[in-house]
Amino acid sequence: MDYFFSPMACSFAGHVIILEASLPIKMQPVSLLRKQTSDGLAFETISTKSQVPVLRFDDGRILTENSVVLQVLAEMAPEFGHLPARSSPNGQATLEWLNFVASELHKHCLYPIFTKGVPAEVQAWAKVNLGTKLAFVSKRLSHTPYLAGNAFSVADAYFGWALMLTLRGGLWEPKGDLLAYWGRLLERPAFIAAMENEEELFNQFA
Ligand SMILES: N[C@@H](CCC(=O)N[C@@H](CS)C(=O)NCC(=O)O)C(=O)O
Repeated sequence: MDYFFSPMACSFAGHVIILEASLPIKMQPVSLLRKQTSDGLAFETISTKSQVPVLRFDDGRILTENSVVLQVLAEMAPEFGHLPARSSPNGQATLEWLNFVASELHKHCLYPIFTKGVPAEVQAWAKVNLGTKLAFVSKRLSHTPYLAGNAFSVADAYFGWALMLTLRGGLWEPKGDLLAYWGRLLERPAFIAAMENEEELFNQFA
């Protein structure tokens, strides 16, 4: 099985889950600028969407869409509790947060801010919106250590990526409950290992 990811892109979340659960998956870096895999293949030949993440199964089938890929990765090692049972309140909250990060934070805020060619007014609007959304998450994190309760889940891996990007871009001044949460993420060896590995690959594969 292969996992196609690009350094510091949203595929970071799956990288964390793969490391944390020691999943036997081959990591395949992709340059999104060149749209090329590390073997020099056109990324389009792997996935016509040309977006990360892509999970490729041993039979050649591929799966895309971060929120879904994360759930599938979590189900490969359920003992880690990265995705509580969907029928449980924590499981439902995990899905709710996954969707929030994908739609409200990733595509609504981060995508316009970090995509070249987006009009300045749209970027300014996205930055204001980002501040509002982060303030909302911070308030929720004053009740629980992680998004969906007391345990780290796939939603935290995805939101952790959003926070990392926001920090790298100087778009968030770390403080309060969100800063405490960020500190909890940094206590996770897999989170740190994924960050260090992707920083190292960044210049070659951005
Ligand atoms: N709907 C996709 C979007 C994934 C996505 O936007 N990936 C970005 C990196 S964070 C990407 O591949 N960008 C390159 C592009 O859109 O051409 C998902 O949720 O997985």
